[in-house]
Amino acid sequence: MLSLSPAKWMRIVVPIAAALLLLVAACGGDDDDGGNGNGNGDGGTATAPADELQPQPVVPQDVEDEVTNPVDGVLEISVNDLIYVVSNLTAPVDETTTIEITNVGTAIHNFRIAGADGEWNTGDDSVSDPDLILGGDTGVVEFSPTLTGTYTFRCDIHPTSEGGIIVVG
Ligand SMILES: [Cu+2]
Repeated sequence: MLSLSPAKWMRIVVPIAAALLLLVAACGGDDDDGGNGNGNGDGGTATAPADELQPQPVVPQDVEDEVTNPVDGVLEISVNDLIYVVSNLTAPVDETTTIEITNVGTAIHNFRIAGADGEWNTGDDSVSDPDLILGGDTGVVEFSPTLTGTYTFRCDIHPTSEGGIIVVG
């Protein structure tokens, strides 16, 4: 019934094969882009709740050796221009820890925890209220982790210079 000459056959098969190759190449490229542009690309998509802590973003500043534990459920920390004065925190799992961030600098700062999915700007992030903390002001985060592990936090305004860790156990 369907009989094609070799020439016609090639005219059909070759473009399809070429298109498939392009598709594969494009998919590979997308993966690379996804890694670079996490904040924007993944921001709008709802991700399934993680059942284990996902790899966390790299901490953008040196984390101090001294560990700061909550006192009566409260972590009091401060942020200066352009560093978190306290950057090595702990918090208990399955409890709410109140993190109070006082801006002792003059620039605007904030505080964001990447959350269990290990991605910035997704629904499971914990962000300071107010989101923007003016010099001299204090912002508050209620952090209620349900998974143990080490979380990364940062300042969204200075994401390459201010950050730290919260070890949840
Ligand atoms: Cu900042």
